[in-house]
Amino acid sequence: MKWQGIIARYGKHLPVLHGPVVTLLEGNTPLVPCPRLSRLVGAKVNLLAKVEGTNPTGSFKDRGMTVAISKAAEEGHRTVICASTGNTAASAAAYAARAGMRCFVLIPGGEVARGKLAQAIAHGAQVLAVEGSFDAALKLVRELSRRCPVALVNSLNPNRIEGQKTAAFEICDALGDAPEFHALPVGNAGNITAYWKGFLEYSQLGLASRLPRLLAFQAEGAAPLVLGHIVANPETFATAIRIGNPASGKQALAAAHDSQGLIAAVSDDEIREAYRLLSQQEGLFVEPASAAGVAGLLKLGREGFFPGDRPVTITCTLTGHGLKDPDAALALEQPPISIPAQLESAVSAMGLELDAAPPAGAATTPEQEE
Ligand code: AN7
Repeated sequence: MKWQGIIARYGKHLPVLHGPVVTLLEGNTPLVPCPRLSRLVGAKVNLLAKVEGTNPTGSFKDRGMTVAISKAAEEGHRTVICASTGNTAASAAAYAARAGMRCFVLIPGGEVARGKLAQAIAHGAQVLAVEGSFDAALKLVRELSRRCPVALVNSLNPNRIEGQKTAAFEICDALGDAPEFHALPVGNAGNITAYWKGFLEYSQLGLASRLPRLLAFQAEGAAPLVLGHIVANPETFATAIRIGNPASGKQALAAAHDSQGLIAAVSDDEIREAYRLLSQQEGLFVEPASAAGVAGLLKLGREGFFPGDRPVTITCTLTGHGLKDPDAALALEQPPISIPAQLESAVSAMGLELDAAPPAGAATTPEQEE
């Protein structure tokens, strides 16, 4: 059957919609086996990555946004608003454009990855850079949505959670059951809330025989749920999860507790290591925040957390595409070496050696042809 987006596929598990569906055919993302990372996490581990960067705007936010924007349109809203570390903004801007709505976005000044900012602007959203953190921006938009005729499309909007839970459905459908563990990064805590709701609903319907243990990770400098208190000035190079006062913090703690899972912190260095392993060992280019889940799994693996005497299936959400944050990639690796347009220079820069003569029958260069 042709893929028509998550509302067409999972509508019977979602809020009833009377108006037209606003969709970019989000969802149906691949669950990619990661054999090399599996071995690094544990001898018997089978790690599969739910690659959410393949969604239309490059992050998992699209699943929630198709429901939130469709509902806002049905309710007659002409304008939507959100606070965002970037991905919510990109997604809201795209779906609002699709629906013919205005979109206002409040971002923490100077802290949003450039790909995301480019998306929000390209889709015609009006972007305001707030002098302050994401948390300050979220406080503002909550107030604005109470006092102005605009629909809030942050994950405080329950329709966002409803849409995002479909990622858990897809994982169960792909595996034929829930995994034993599911790992993911946590910022404002909407996504962990959504996954837990999705896994619970599938198990209650008998579509999964078990519930996964949720393994959730925050960046060390922005880990309010690990510390047990608000972080006034959150700091991490994973800007997507630079959040000090998560709106769904209570639900996140409950999900970790009820699933017999955990919420732990990973350092920026551990996130960088996982980011490089993902791109260089598995061919999966993600944005920094998305590597936090893998960083956490590697850390737990080193601590001997996973059983070594039987097969263990772990799924991990890779929340956003690497192209979202090109500066992060460029800062980690060497810049290109500049060379003259000569064979010898190229060969020497590559550390290779030229054979004395080209092999017989080898393709000729354009110069030889002339
Ligand atoms: C790539 O876009 O909060 O715990 O404003 O972009 O549901 O917040 C983004 C969050 C993980 C954390 N990975 O998810 C926003 C925003 C990426 C993200 C998270 C975000 P939540």
